[in-house]
Amino acid sequence: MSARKLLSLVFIRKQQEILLGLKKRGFGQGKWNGFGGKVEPNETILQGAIREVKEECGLNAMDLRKIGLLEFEFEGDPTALEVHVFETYKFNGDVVESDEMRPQWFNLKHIPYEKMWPDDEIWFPYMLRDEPFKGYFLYRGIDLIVKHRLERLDLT
Ligand code: 6OG
Repeated sequence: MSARKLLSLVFIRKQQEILLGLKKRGFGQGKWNGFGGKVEPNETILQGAIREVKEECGLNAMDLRKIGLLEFEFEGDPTALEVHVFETYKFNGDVVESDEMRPQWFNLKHIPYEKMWPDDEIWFPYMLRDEPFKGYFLYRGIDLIVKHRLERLDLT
């Protein structure tokens, strides 16, 4: 039997910058990523995404736009991750460090790929070109991608 976990992943944007958080504990510790996490049974994916942004970096995110869908599998682990990726340029509040994340704005020319999940370098270019995408990644451990597929999605 295989199981699926539903997660959100949100990127807060300015024209030339992106807000990333350094994960301080748990899954992905030590890596920069967007904000997000498991969708709770009593909420929609969008509600979960907004809640996680608030919890992890203090911002109120508005007008989230769905930009991608990522599926991750890890060799030897029957649980697949289904990650729904969103972005927004609209938010208010102050950026606050949380127990889980240390947020920081990065210029788009200086995205710290060497300290991020290795899949990010593969699909970020789609996001940065404003092209909706769908990807599948099979990991061996947490640093090696042994198989992947990535395609542009037409959300018309
Ligand atoms: P919690 O387990 O902390 O949520 N996530 C990934 N993000 C990227 N870029 N690559 C991966 O490759 C990922 N696996 C998981 C989804 C974990 C957060 O990390 C994202 C969630 O936003 C394997 O609740």
